[in-house]
Amino acid sequence: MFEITGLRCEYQENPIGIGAARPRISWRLQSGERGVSQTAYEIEIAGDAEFASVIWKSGRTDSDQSVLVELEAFLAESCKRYYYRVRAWNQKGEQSPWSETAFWEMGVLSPEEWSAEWIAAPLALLPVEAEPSPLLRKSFTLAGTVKEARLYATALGLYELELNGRRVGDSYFTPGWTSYNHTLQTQTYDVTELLEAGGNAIGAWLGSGWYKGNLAWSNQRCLYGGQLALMLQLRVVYTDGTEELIVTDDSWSAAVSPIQLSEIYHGETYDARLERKGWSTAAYDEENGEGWQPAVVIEHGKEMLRPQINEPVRKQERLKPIALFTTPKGERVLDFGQNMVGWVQFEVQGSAGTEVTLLHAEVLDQEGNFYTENLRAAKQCIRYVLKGGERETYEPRFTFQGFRYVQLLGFPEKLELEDFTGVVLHSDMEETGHFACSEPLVNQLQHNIKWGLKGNFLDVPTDCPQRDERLGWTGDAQMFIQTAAYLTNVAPFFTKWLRDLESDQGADGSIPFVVPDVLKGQEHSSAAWGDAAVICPWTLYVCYGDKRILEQQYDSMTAWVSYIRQQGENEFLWNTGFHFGDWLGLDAKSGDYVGATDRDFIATAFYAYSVSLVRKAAAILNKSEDEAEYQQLYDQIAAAFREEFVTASGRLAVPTQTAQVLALMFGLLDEAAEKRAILKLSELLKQNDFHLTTGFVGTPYLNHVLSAYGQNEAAYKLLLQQTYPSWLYPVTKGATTIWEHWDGIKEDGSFWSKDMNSFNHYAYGAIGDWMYRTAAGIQTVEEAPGYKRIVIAPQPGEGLTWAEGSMETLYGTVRSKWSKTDNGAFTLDVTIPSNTAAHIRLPDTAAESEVTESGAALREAAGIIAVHAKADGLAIEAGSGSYRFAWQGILTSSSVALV
Ligand code: RAM
Repeated sequence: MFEITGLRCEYQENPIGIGAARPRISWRLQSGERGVSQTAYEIEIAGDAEFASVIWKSGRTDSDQSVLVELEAFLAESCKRYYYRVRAWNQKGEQSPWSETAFWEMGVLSPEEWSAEWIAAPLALLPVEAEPSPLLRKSFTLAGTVKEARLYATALGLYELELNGRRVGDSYFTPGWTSYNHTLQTQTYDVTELLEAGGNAIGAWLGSGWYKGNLAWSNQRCLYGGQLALMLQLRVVYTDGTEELIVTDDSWSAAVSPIQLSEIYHGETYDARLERKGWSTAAYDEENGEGWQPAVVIEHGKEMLRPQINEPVRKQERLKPIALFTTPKGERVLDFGQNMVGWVQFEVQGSAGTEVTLLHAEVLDQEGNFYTENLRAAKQCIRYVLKGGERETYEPRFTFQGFRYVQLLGFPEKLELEDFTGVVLHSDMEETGHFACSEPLVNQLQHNIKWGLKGNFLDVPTDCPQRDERLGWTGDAQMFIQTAAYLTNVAPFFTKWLRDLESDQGADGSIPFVVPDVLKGQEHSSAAWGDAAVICPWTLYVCYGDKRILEQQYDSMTAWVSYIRQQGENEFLWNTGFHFGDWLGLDAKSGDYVGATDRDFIATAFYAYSVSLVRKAAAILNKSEDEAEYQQLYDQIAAAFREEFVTASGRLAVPTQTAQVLALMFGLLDEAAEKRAILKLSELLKQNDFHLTTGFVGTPYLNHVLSAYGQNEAAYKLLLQQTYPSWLYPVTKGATTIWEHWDGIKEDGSFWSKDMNSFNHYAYGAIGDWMYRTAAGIQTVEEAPGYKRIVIAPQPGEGLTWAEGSMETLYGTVRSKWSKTDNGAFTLDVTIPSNTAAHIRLPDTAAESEVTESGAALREAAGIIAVHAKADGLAIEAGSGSYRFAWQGILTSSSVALV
């Protein structure tokens, strides 16, 4: 028998406040048997959990689709909750019971439904240049017993709400960062439990955040506006069915909050003496609480309001410091043992007016002193002024810090580690991936990659989380998205970001360097950065089978390639404009950030690649004319590329590692030139004693190319290389995150530079993709995306005796673990989720007859559909289930070409 479990709506379990009027439903088939697949399903949607009022039903529908199922002719209504359940039929015709009931609830879908007004503290109270944050409050009376209540809210700036003295929800940094002039997200909260019959009060804290605070490095402020404002509506339904609406309007009051300064980069200053006890409760007496003034209604549009797309930022983990020590300079410093992003919550006791300060840093310098120069202008400073008396607990609200070390100033002499907690915050994406292998240093690298993601997925994919930058660099996002999609479910997160990318895209198709675009007026559209417009939606499609993202982004994707086509005189080459090139490549001229690989070469290679992906997207969306046009365009670019950059005898005109890697990765060469390029690449690596010279552009593809073109052993040598430059060099230096520079810290403990030296920069963490795809062997199939079909093709290599990867796909868990012993006994453990099928490649196998599956002969095993003997090993077609293949291999594995 089998069951239906794991119901999701728009990727989320029981979400509240979604914006997709045509939500998509996913479920899993759960069974102990092998070879389970779905032949039909039935979905029911009701207005109540008991299904008394069924609103929509699919009826029995013949289909094997169980992921992102669109509901035909179903249109969800604003603010409504829907209950749903699913049952299915398997390949034997058996019917499952109904799943447990799940629900989703819509947010406010259209801007016209907002009857609330934008309100702010009067400028006389808080002028634009004032640093303190405002409070806004209102008392109200509820006439009856509350059946249920929803709060819909957003802000210009950041907001945090309280109802009757209690915090509303567990989201942080709301309403999130978007291209605010185009999209401002609204959040929905179920506040039924927080309300009382009779007197109630609601209060809001506002913070500058990305809206008004400092952004980027040229002291820019007020990028979106200078006045913080709030808009919310509270809908209360009484037990007798009547409704009441409490909205922001001029009946609210405003005051200055204890937050005296609040900045994303610089931190927060909080004066606890200015707290207004009970200010968000009905008992609070405004007249006697000084400084309240009527809030003012301000003019600001509502047309950009949309329910939140991605998961909110939440508190994820709490770390305790591992040490408190004094540096040679005499600084008192806490060590959290991990470069983390979030903030420190602390307890302190002292007299009123005492000020304590926390400074945050990622590393210590050569002498072991607290080091903040690499933060550039970002102060990362938390100041707290005690109200005095009892022990006080504090944590900031509207800022975050990237740090491992915290310098303490003004604290009492006697301190307990217990009094400090590192609170890790990031977008609450579902964790999906796990990777481990026999080499502990590689496992630490994997850990560092994961922490790079945690630190830089705080609502927007950022380059780094600590210095005066923290921006949505398009190139970095493009480089890392595939790795991120193994580690966590990033579909909602990137769906949100891609909407902003499209909003900030120029009318000519150009793409800003960062999204949301806060570098306006500067240059834009660098190759490999702007290509995020195409690579990111395509990656989401392949990893999740999400066709809608291609539909939504198609115009943006095509606009980007048309932009490139317009540049320069030759429409098939891209040889004009500014480019970051192979950013931070080690073959750069001394003092330069740009690696040696010719910029036109990189630009044209990415142009070809993007056009090839746009062509595929056109095919999937049944746009056959476009498909033909992009096919032709691709052929012309590839031909122009070869004419410009490949000599008549097949040598690449650009003799760098990155050049060979890009030409091979994007399939731009004919067979003869391919052979020369891979030889050249191996030669370059050998000359460098298996060290890379690649920068941001070449590094993500380097190992893929080696493993795919018969040089898998070289890929392992690079992975396992411990001397600089290599992925493991920072690990040997104690790194707990990925560094921006291969030599962020040099052998002698000195820094390569102070200007651009982030110790939490995920770009080089893109090797994670190769670790899952090649070392563990878990691969997607473009023709059946989202792991509907899976390829399991691990390529073992010298230096590892086992490797294991697992991945929570929308269908369930995929797992692949291989191990080999000294005498050549190989095992491969594979788990394939229900309603999918896999193509499994056994590396280094001899004859079929010598392979066992869970102890029996291979052919006889249930779930196995077919076995193909190939020159380089066996290929097995298998249905869902867990399998153990065992055979005798050879000690040094040869490489296996990618399937
Ligand atoms: C740096 C950023 C980012 C990179 C750009 C080109 O400032 O940190 O990682 O994409 O430069």
